[in-house]
Amino acid sequence: VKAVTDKITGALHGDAAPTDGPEDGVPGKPAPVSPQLVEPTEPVEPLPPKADQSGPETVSPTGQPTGADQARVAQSGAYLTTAQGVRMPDTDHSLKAGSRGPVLLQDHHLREKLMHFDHERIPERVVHARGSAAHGVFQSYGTAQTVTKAAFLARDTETPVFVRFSTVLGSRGSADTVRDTRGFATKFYTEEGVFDLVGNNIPVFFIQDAIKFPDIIHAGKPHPDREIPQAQSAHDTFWDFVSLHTEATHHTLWNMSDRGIPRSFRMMEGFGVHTFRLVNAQGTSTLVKFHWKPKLGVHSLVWEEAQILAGVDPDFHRRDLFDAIESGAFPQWELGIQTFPDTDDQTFEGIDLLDATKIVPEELAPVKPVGLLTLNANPSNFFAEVEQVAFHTGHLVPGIDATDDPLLAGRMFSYLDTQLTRLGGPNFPQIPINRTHAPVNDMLRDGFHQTAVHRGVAPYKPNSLDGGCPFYAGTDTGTFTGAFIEVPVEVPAGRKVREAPASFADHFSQARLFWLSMSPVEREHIIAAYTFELAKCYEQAIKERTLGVLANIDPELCAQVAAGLGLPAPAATEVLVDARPSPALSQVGRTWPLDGRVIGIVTGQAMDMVGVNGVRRAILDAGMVPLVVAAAGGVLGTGDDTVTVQRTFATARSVEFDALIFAGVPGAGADAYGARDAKAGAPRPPVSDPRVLALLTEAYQHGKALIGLGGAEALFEAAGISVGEPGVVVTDGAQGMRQLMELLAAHRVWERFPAAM
Ligand code: HDD
Repeated sequence: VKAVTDKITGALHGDAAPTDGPEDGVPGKPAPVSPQLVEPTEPVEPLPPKADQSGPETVSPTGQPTGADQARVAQSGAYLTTAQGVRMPDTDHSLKAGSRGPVLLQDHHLREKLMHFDHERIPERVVHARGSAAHGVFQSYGTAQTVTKAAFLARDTETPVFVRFSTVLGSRGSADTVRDTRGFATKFYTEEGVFDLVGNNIPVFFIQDAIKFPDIIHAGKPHPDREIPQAQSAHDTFWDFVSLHTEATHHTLWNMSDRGIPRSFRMMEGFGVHTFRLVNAQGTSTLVKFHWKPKLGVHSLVWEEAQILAGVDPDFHRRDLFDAIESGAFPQWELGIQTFPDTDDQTFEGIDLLDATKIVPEELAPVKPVGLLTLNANPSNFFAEVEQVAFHTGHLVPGIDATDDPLLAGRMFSYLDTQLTRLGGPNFPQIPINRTHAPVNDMLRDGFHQTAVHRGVAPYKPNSLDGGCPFYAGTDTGTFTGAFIEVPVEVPAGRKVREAPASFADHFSQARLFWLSMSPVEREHIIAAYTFELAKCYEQAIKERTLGVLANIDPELCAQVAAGLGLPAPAATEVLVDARPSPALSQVGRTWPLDGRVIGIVTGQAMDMVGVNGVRRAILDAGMVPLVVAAAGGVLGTGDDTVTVQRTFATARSVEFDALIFAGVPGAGADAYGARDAKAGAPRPPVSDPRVLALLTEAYQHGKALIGLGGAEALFEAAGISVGEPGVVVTDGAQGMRQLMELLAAHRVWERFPAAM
């Protein structure tokens, strides 16, 4: 990771040797143009991408360059051609009758170029439009073999995967850090066909029956008249719906918790949400829930950070995922399963397993690890891969089956259907990113965008003209090995009705379980989130109704939000059930690896660069990313002891960093942290540049570790921060690094947040 994070800081943040030649800056003399930047007159190798156009060189986990796949570079040939492969001498001028005359209709190149451009966009996904994805590999431990015959879950099996993360409500160009559920969809290219696990980072859903999906999405999307707000739930229609449709209470509570604003895709859990049915080689079935557990732990932004980031770096999560993978810091998750006996009532400890608004607490049914997912390669072309990937809950392999969860049933229909509009026809499985790695021998024919050239005359069954082919799997051996071999479970018979089972009527007990499982600081965040969102609503009745819902979760939650809104707190209308809290639901109180954390080192020209370099090195050694921040860009120090500045006080914003180090030296004085030098005779400069003070106070408010090396007392004092309070440390280099790592392992300095309860 060290070599790798070195690369990321270098290549992504402009850590390159200064290139200015001796003549640069000489008045009257034009700066020399790099020969590489002159337009070539004959074919030459394309320039390597610049640091801000792509990540650093791709390396393997052992630090070896993997080499870019040139075949995946679009402009790889020397000569421009039309789509028909005809070489083109010019693409800059339309064909005209004279240089000032009209453009001629016979300009087929112009027509082809504009026709293609005009159709570059396809409809964005109706939900989950904003997303990022990566390739990877899934290594199975074999621990699921007793419960499923799925080949990719057998011992030591490796399966290629493609994973797409997303927000739900926003458009394709919306910000990453909005408060929302995150999609976590995984395509396993197994040797038995494609298996898609189309999950979220929240284990429950707003609705119990798919017929309500258009309702919840219409409510969450921008208002139909003015199309605002974008990618937000903080508006009247969302709260109108969820306050009336109380089965949404549990999911909404998760959204209002820190889970709604993840720090990184790499630091999110994933959940299959529904209960699935696994079948083993003996035909025995087991009910399961799927979980993804991130190796880096589950961490979140704080709400103010998320809001600032939406403006400062709307691509924060996309950049984070791409950079980490490009630098070789490959994110990992363990796939785990909770297993339950496949009983007739399909409940576990009284929890209805077919109700997607319910979890089974991990303390009741532990999550057993069954394999490891590693994301190790970025997409080469966003459109071809991330935009065109098509997930479907019905992409199942032998050994994994659906249950009668009514939410899942509707999804089985919807995911195929949506691709017809989005990808333009029924042949989307032939798009490279969607292609199975197993041999295909179907009898599906023709249709828009058919790229297969099928042979034979008899795409029907039974036939004799094509030799009776294809045959049914297993008929030769007498063993049925294929998919869609239904487990012969009893289907409950009954009258045709449009109604939910009685067990689906409990909308509050698990929301209360979640609330009771939160630490005081997490509760404080939830209260703040509800207060913010409801304060954004215009309709008083919606606020009041939502307070009624909150009263059925917890009286204190309701009272605090009501106080924030300036409204009376209503009494509960339900009997509050105090379930045993589930510690696994809280994100606070454990320690986690530090890989990929971003540390700002604030320094200045007057500093000891040997010391600053030592700090950089220690951060890299810990697998983290150091970014040097100073008053102006360029290189600090002299001789061998130089440091390249990666952020200036004008470009740095605290939200980009997980912690800040103020790397001063004793006696460096006020200038040390970039107090803007006043001219001789001018009044003494302030103790520090106001932008540094802003960096410091903002990071402080967001619970970040602040380490002053070699005398930052005056700076902290100027910001009104007392040295010695939790997470504010002034010390020497080695001790400072130790403290930094301890503080970061807990993710934030939690003591710094007001905890009202
Ligand atoms: Fe869905 C996309 C996850 C319920 C209909 N959904 C979509 C994606 C994820 C989920 C991660 C993005 C896939 C991608 O990256 O391409 N959806 C869920 C989860 C649900 C859920 C975890 C509940 C447990 N979804 C759900 C219902 C319906 C849909 C009940 C319709 C009845 N979902 C869709 C869709 C999308 C989709 C409209 C939009 C784009 C697509 O499918 O391919 O069909």
